[in-house]
Amino acid sequence: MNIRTIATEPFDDQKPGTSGLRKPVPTFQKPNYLENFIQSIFDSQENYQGQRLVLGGDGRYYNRTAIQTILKMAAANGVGRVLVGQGGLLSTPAASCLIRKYQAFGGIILSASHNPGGTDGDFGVKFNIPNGGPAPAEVTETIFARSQEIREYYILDADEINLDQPGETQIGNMTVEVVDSVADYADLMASIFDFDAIGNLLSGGFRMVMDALHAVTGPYAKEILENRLQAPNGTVRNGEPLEDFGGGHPDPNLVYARELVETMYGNNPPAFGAASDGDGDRNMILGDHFFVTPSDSLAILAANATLVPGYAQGITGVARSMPTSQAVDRVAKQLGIDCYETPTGWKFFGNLLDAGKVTLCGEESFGTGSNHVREKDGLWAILFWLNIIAKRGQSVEEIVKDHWQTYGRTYYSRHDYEGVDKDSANTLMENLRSGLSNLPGKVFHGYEVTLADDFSYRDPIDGSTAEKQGIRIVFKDGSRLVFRLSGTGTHGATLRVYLERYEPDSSKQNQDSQTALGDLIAIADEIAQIKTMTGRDEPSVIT
Ligand code: G16
Repeated sequence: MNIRTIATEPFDDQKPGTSGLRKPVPTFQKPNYLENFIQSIFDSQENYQGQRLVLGGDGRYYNRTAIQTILKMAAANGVGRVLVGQGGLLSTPAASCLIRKYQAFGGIILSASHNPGGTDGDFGVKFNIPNGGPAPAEVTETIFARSQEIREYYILDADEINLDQPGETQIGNMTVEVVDSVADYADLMASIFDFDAIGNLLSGGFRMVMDALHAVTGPYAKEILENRLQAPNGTVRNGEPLEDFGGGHPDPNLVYARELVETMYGNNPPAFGAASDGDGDRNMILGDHFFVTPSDSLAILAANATLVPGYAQGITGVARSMPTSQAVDRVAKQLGIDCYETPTGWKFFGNLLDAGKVTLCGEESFGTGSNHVREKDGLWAILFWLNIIAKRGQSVEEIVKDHWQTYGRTYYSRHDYEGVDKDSANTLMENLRSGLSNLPGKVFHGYEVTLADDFSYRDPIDGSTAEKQGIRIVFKDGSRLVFRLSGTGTHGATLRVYLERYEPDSSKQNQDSQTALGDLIAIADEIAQIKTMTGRDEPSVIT
């Protein structure tokens, strides 16, 4: 066994963003770039020698190469056993499931999530902690600090591991166990949902389509929907994971999941359409000519949770990220449970879930999840919807409209300005920030500002704080505008503008949301000078 010590120099751009370190593939291919970051992860951990690590990724280009390197580095750093997904594949929620089930000290998940892949696409590395969730800020800061002073890394001289054959191999003192990527996760889903009811629905003529966008969810969806739940073959579309996602953008929204949207808005569509993203943690839910906003989806899951066996006893509380609409707050109020508002990023839910304060959580960014793992979970959300449909015997549209009748409708939309100039985006945010104190009391298009701040959060469990988490402008009727810069992009800056208006009157709940939000859209431009500052006439993506 020969462990080599390789001299290296720090890279100054290894600060993890909203969800791990994301960079274009050529950046990760620079000599020592991946190795430095991985060594920094090991260096920032304590007492992991001899312990288990979970390793896998979303199958994008560079996944297999990176896995081989990480295995040799894990062996050189004293890891006892690595559970690696067959073919190098593990969805993010499946990795979380394995970390928890097999008590690993952590997991390394290789994904740039919804960002495009391929030789010129993006790649990413995420580190998850023993609870199965994304590393919190204090951990990512330690990793980053280490990456700024790193001088050497350790790697074992070893042959490549066959990732396609389940079973165990020894490299140095470490065991590599290639595990079925799907089985444990599928078992977990079967333990939560009413598979009999969903199976009867899917084998009984109910038509659905699940678009895996050639990303990691394909094998999971095929096993669960087509094998275990007996949906007809072909229910899962684009189910084969490809290194470049077939040239597509594995982001389940109305723009990038175009094929699915065309099906669901075409002639004689299926009753239910769903999609997931690159690493399987996001979801989009569609009915026949009907789109469910992620914020509404969270509220509806919370309101219907007791229809699902895993939540039949009720939910303890809910949490949403700040820019997510307040629809779920209204459900929480009616249920008499707590609702927490956290900054954007799944890592902020971990402590609340661990402490049993919340059962369900979600984000406007097409993410919903629960205490079953510590990541958002695309297929879980899809199964949750199928469970509700099977029990209520209603269409997606009927379920959503019933919900609006009971709780009121929260018109909601997110406008993304992608790839804008970084300096202009920062100036826009700075201008907004400096003008905040002048806003309260001002009236725009009949909307009076009651609060204007830069959101900050104090974690109720460990007291940690997070500042500057997005500009919030709240109006007298509860309508809101939120501005923040994306923490997951890799080219220029992406400005996100979140718009929300509450409509309790059921006779006014059937407007198109862009029309219903028209005044707020105009106000957003007036206050933030979006067109002038970005040079764009309109957003690149509207969801
Ligand atoms: C990641 C995080 C999410 C977050 C999203 C938004 O999603 O895991 O918690 O809501 O980014 O990111 P941005 O900063 O771009 O608005 P994913 O699916 O990319 O891992």
